This record gives sequence, structure tokens and C-alpha cells, in this order.
Amino acid sequence: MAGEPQADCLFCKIVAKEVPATVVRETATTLAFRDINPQAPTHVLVIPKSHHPDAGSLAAAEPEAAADVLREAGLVAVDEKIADTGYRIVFNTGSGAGQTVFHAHAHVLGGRGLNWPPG
Ligand code: DGP
Repeated sequence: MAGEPQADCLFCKIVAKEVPATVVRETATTLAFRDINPQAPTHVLVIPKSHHPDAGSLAAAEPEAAADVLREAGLVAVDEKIADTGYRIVFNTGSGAGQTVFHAHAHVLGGRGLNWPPG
């Protein structure tokens, strides 16, 4: 069923605390933790605790949880002191766009200059 934990999903395992992560924020519906392979001085992933394969399917199935992810991403930026200098929220969607973990997640990136267009 949509939203249910998936046994083969890495981020569901992080939600279940079966795989360790450096958690920086947690709510009833979301978890924010540091990316294992940071691409900027601040690189935090914000995920819904429910399982949806990407941001679009999350927003379609659980719009309130999608809003929770966005709100938490903004609060991560405040906590990390990158809100004033500028930061980026990225949802890679599909393997052609670099998505490697098919559990919806926002990358929150900041602490260095960020070029546009992205690579
Ligand atoms: P994406 O490529 O957009 O699907 O992003 C997946 C991110 O997940 C990538 O930046 C690396 C990160 N990642 C992969 N495995 C782990 C892990 O076991 N722990 C943590 N904290 N991050 C992970």
C-alpha cells in the first residue's frame, strides 16, 4: 500500500533505526539527517517517514507530508545558519536526474557558492 515501509528501502531502514544516520531534526512525519557523501558544507536529507518513491508521488498521495518536508527543509537551513546566505532544496527525480534512492527526499545544500544551472 502507498506509504507503507518497504523492506528493501534504505531510507525506510533509517526511519526504523535499522541503519544508523546522523539525525539533525525529527518530527512525527519527517526525518532530517546528514548525507553520507556531502556535496557542500551543509548537506542534509529531509525525508517523509512514509514511503513514496519520489517527491511528485509523495505530494500526490500525502500533500501534508510533502509540505512537512518543505517546512523542515527550511528549518534545517535556519539551524545550519545557511538561511541568510542562500541554500538550495533539490529533489532529484528519476535515475536520469541522479536519483539513486527511491524514497522521496529533499537535499538541503548550502555553505558554499551554488552555481546555476546545476550540473
Ligand atoms: P539521490 O541521488 O538524489 O537519490 O540522493 C541519495 C543520497 O543519499 C545521496 O546523496 C547519498 C545519500 N545516501 C546514500 N546512502 C546513504 C546512507 O546510508 N546514509 C546516509 N546518511 N546517506 C546516504
